[in-house]
Amino acid sequence: MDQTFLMIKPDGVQRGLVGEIVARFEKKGLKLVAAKFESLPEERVMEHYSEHKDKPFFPGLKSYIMSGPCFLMVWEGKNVVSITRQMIGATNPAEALPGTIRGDFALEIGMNVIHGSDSDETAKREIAIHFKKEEITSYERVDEKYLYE
Ligand code: IDP
Repeated sequence: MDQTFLMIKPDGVQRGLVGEIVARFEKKGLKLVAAKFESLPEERVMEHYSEHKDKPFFPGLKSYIMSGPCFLMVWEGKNVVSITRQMIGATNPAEALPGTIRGDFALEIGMNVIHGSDSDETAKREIAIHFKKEEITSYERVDEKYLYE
């Protein structure tokens, strides 16, 4: 089954949005297979955001992500990467549609509440950066027969 890496960033944690956000993915029918609450060490922030390391906003992004604990998750489900990206909304909350997480809970690009992998390849890479194999569980949700045809 497809997997993705989602992370509620420090603003989402501090603003008490963890439960609300997790509930949205749960109700959609996606399956939470790993989760942890963690202040990210610098090396992992650098690795995770390596594609942005030379961008002008990178120093601000790094201090934002390291400003407090994050809630890191692995979610599973058919087409989970594209479904969660749609549910998260545009990178800039000012452009994110109402009904999306960023559209409903954020105002500015530098404080956009949540990260979600943008492809299956990125998801594999990001899961491997943040989770050990043994931290990822495998189980059946009891409602799976009413979620999948
Ligand atoms: P994504 O998070 O929607 O995949 P990316 O373009 O990969 O978007 O950017 C990663 C993160 O870097 C964004 O979520 C946001 O926190 C931050 N970011 C991107 N562009 C800017 C910017 O122009 N100013 C400040 N922060 C930015």
